[in-house]
Amino acid sequence: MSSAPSDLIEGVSHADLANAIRALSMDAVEAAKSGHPGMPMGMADVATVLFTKFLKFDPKRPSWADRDRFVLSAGHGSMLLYSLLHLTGYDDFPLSELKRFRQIGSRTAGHPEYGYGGGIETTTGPLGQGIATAVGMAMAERIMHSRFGDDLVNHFTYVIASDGDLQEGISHEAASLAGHLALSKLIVLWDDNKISIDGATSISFSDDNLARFRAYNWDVQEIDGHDPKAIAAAIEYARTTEAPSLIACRTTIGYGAPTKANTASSHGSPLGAKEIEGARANLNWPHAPFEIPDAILNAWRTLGDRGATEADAWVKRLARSEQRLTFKAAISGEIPVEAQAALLAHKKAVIETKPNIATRLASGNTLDVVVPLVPELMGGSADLTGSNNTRAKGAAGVQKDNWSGRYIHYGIREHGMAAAMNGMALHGGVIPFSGTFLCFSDYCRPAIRLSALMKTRVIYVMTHDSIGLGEDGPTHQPVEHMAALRAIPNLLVFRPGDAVETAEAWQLALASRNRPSVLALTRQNLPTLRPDYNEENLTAKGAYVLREAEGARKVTLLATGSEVALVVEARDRLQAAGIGTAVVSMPSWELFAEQSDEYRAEVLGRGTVRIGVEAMVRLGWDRWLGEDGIFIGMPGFGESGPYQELYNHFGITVDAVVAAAKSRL
Ligand SMILES: Cc1ncc(C[n+]2csc(CCOP(=O)(O)OP(=O)(O)O)c2C)c(N)n1
Ligand SMILES: [Mg+2]
Repeated sequence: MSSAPSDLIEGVSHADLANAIRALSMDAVEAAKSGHPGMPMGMADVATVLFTKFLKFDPKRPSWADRDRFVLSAGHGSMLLYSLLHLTGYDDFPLSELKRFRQIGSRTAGHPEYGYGGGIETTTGPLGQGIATAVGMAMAERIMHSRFGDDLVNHFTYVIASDGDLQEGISHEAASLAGHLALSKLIVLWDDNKISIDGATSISFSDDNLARFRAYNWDVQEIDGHDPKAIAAAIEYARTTEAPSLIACRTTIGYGAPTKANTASSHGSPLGAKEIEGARANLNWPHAPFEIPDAILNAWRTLGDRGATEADAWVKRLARSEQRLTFKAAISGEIPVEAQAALLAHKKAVIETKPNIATRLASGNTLDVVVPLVPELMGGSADLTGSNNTRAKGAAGVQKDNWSGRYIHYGIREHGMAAAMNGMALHGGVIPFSGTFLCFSDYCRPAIRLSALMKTRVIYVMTHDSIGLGEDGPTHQPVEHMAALRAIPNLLVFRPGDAVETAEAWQLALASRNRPSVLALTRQNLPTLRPDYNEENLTAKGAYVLREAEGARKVTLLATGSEVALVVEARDRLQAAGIGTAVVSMPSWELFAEQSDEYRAEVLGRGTVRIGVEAMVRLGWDRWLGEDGIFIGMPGFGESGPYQELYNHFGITVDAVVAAAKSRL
């Protein structure tokens, strides 16, 4: 590593700048008695070159829209990011926060958590998610660029990824998509240290990553990750290529540590006092823990301050731009009032015409109304466009050389798609939604979990939501998926029962700024059940009485999605037999759980016979049914067959509901 004077600041060398990161990282991990010093020490040179020579950022305006995005995909190396944010002068990261690394309530969580402080662009830690999220950010940049041009949108997305990031399956989907879309402003710096937790990567990994990425249509380079000149030259070149770039940076994990460098032992535990002493000597860093000499800190701060010029220039360009209002509206993420009005008019029309259609089609019809009025909406599907009904009328497909389309063909890459949507939502200016089969929500799950954790507005359209899909059989029939999705905190899971609830679910998903949504939709047709138009969004209550009992309520039938129509029929039969029966539609358990105790008690009809009907496993239903409740649903996996026969086969029938109610009275 060169210790020549930096060409950036008089008297402070590149090594001084990089060693500040190394020292802070060692010291913070040591203070926390927990953490990962090896990666920050190994990648300090690369990160220093990136932040001081290339990255467009302004510590005083961390959310400036045209900043470059920096994603630390290898989230275990969080101290690398926190050190950089501290050194360059982000207000959220004073030294006191670094001293509280990994403590409750600090901004410096074990892995970078989105929302904990300016400069953390996304949550990372589950390996592979960061690079895949970054692909979505780079896509959003292109989408916004096609709307607003170079003047307002022109930035890079940089990623630091580790061996693990590139071993994970999701990296394959993400990199393949990025190459196909020629995301030339995506630059991945791979920490090619040939070490992971179990030891040398050679014990488990022998891919040729460069050949692999080349095959994905990436530009690839290989450099010494401790040579600042080589790093700078590689990044410089990567910025000019027509393809996304992978730069393999050959580094030494734990660089500077006398015995632990280049070994897995520096990966994920404190180095220990003796090793740190040796590292300080090796790095020629004689300063006390957490002490950064003024000259070096000033140099970093000066470099950090330089970003203000570009940010100021951008602010001026925006102020002068004819598109400033449109741009601000896009960034604000608000749903335009015309779109809200159109949604209501659509709902009214649906109630008046009472179509007998699948909720996937109802969703498609809703999109036909809102997509043209909300330019930020970006649809897509993992190769199930015709099944998911996610492509609004007239929405053109995005192409690598034309980003003006409103639809993304993600290919059969569900996981990459979900993570890319996170990236788009985080980037801003884009409201992503896309589809696959509900069963394959499993293939998206790690990214859905991050949507929920990061509080992003990502909308997952998941069709073919039960045995109602019929002949495709048990592999395709979700049974545990509603329960599994409902288990994720801060996720709205909708299973609308008709076209009206579908429109309402869309209204809520679009308005939900801090929560992702899943819309579980049917393949099979359903009648429209909502009797009359009401501006109020009844789905917003999560559950509501769709049909009140005539006479005293003896029975309460609770159902979601396609099973609501079934219980409405059962209710008519019970009423005909003189048994007062109410139907409760429960499109969203999460929203229902948030209502007052009084409202819930009234809707659930405590003291009445309660029967829950959902073509899913029982898990979770007992909360609404109570000890003595009856559940009619799936005992386990489904079967292949025509869907009406499947409902009979599994006993999810009007007869069964009626019989169950009578048996309890
Ligand atoms: C999805 C996922 N699986 C496992 C882990 C646990 N884990 C953290 S780092 C790591 C691998 C470390 O190797 P590498 O990615 O090369 O990082 P380095 O040690 O070089 O910093 C693993 C398995 C994780 N964070 N995410
Ligand atoms: Mg490694």
